[in-house]
Amino acid sequence: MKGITRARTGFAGAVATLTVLALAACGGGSDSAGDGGTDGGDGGDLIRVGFSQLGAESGWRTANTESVKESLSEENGFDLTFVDAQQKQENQIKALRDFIAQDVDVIAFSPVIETGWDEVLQEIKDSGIPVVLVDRTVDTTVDDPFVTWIGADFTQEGTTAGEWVAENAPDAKIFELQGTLGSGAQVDREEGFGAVVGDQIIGKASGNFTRAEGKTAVEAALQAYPDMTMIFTHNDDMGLGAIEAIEAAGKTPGTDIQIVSVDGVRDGLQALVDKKFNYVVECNPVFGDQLAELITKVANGEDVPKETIVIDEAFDQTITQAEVDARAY
Ligand code: GYE
Repeated sequence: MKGITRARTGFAGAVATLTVLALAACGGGSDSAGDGGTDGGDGGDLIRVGFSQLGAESGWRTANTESVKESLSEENGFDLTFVDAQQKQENQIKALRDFIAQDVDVIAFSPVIETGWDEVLQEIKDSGIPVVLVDRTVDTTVDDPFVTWIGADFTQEGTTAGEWVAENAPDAKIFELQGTLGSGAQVDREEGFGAVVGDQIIGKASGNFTRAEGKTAVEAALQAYPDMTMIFTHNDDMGLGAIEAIEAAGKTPGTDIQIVSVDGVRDGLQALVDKKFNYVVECNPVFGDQLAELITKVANGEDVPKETIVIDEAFDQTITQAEVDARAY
């Protein structure tokens, strides 16, 4: 299964300082074509982009969508058709087929899970429209299915989380709260974390990257694994759901049950300031400007790197309120 054409990250660039990406400061104006999919008739020299976003499941995703829309604006030279798939692969496949029918210049998409794309990727390939893969990865038999991929090193994020645990809580009994099963973010974070502290894991379940499902999964886990002392959650939203479940069970998150998370959205970092989370590995969603640059080059037939890794930081409880308040998302 480990992909022939899987956009794997695999380099060990530890926790680096975040390069703050200057966002095109002008917001307003024409936001996007919206879900209906206009055929973008105006502005002959705009680059026509079909973007299939996988959903709106988390704070990370909301920030990512905002960044993408802000950067792929008409002012910046794009005619964007943005479609939200609501975490359903069939919706994404339909959107991708619509983009082929519209004969857009570039198709960009964040695949909800890794597998199941062979047919539609082949169709896109046959249409000659270049694909820019965003955020998550694909595992496909289609040869050379995308021109370039931009996203984070999910395996490294898991490793960074695992290393913190190995150093700070080597006796912790860990319940792993997984993201959407089969998604690149779930598969790779689990692999990276498990390679460091796999023998400390006493149970796993998916919370599908949402706060509500994270809460439900932890309610069940508190019953099934009464001796758990830590939760490793694949994103902040599920961790915030975990806080609710832990508090409802009369325990103290961050103390009785430690929480190690990934993302670093504002609510997650606030939980760190409030000492309910113990460690957060960032996954930076604000890469719209880099994406816009890649898409422009692809549309113009210029060379682009096969992959662009978005740089992440990591935070422990020494983070200050001022730092959290200064965050962009
Ligand atoms: O960590 C999570 C979101 O694919 C990196 O998806 C993304 C993940 C992110 O739902 O919050």
